[in-house]
Amino acid sequence: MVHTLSKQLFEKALKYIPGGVNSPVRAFRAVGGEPFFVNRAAGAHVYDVDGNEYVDYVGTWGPAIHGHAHPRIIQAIKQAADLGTSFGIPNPLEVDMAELIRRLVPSVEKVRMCNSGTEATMSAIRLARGFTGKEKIIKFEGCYHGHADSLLVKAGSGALTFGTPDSAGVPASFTEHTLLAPFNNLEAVKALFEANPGRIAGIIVEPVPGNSGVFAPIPGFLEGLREITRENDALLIFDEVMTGFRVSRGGAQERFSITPDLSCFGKIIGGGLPVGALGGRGEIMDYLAPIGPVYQAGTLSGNPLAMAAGITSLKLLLENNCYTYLENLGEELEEGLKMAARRANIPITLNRVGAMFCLYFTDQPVRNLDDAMKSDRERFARYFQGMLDRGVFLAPSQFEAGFLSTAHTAGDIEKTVSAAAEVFKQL
Ligand code: KE4
Repeated sequence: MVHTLSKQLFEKALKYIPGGVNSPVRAFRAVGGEPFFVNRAAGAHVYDVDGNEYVDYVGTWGPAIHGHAHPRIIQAIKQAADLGTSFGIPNPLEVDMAELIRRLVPSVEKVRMCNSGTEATMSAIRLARGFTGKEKIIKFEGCYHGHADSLLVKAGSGALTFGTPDSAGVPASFTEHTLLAPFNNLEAVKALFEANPGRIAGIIVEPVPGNSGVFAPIPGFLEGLREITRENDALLIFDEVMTGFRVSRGGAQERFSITPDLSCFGKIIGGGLPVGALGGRGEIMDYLAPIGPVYQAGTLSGNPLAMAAGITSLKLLLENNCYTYLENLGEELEEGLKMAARRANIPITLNRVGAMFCLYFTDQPVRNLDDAMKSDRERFARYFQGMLDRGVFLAPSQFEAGFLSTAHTAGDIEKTVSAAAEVFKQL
């Protein structure tokens, strides 16, 4: 593939933008080579400035569950834009969005819009501390909840990709109240509550971690977190920025029948525009300013364009039962890749929950960060590049998730599986 124009753009980008990117995971640092530049996306495909076409499994990191440039979403944004881009005073779409989220996620009695997943989780832990009057927060190794200081501890996603699960610039005092446990390990969580009696405000968890690759909660794990938090007057916070409206219409909490106290959303509810949200029990949410003592704010929160895009994205999920389609497509992809790896005698573990998945180069199960770290990342990098050369764009890091959309077709899956069959032979 020719990447002449992308190379020129990247050279220029490096002069003005740290690492040439506006978010580290886009830099291809974990897989080698340089990022290509996309100037058009449609359906399940993205097109780079040199005219190359790719089947896209990054899906702009989760929002594109309907594929790119869905005509209804584009139309909604255009209509909203004609009326103005931001008002700084309540607009009717904010009420429609809140009503829609409430309808889709019964645990959300009230919701506050913000502008990113980071803002949502940062606000959720502040709210948990304000509501409970306690300081400590438990998070899980390899889970990524955005880049708020106190959550950049053993974080996943880009923080993990560069082997720096913690970040420079975060004073130890900012993370002293962040407690860590391995995902899928209830005993470790119980031990933290025993060691910190009466001091833990809550647990924040990706119910299906998608930032160390993808691994699923083992039976009883999420139920155990719900029980432990209830027993200890702590809050259970589901970070559904990635899983929300993806692993089922009501998110992971619907798929696994767990009722958290607070939930964080992003990605899909913005239809590709910058949005985040936190929601949950009304008595907790009412602790937020202006009626409660916990401050939380945002100039562009509830922005009419983002609301229009997000409302349309959610309404499309209501109109057609896309989850059956996504499940079937996911199964086809999973079985095809496993078959291709078997034929090439390449050991892989492929974890998938609905329309999010990750392929690890290991013959062992992957159930937490430690397991994920044992996979062969060199091999993953070669696999990534081989697939890219064949027009298949996977997440440029072993520690990210792949995403399917309703725009992916059986043809896309066939192309992906046959590309993998060739690449596996060269690994
Ligand atoms: P943002 O601040 O990037 O909107 O959301 C942070 C966040 C919070 N919680 C979960 C579960 C998330 O997955 C994310 C962001 N996901 C990454 C992809 N692994 C965003 C990609 C990027 O950082 O560029």
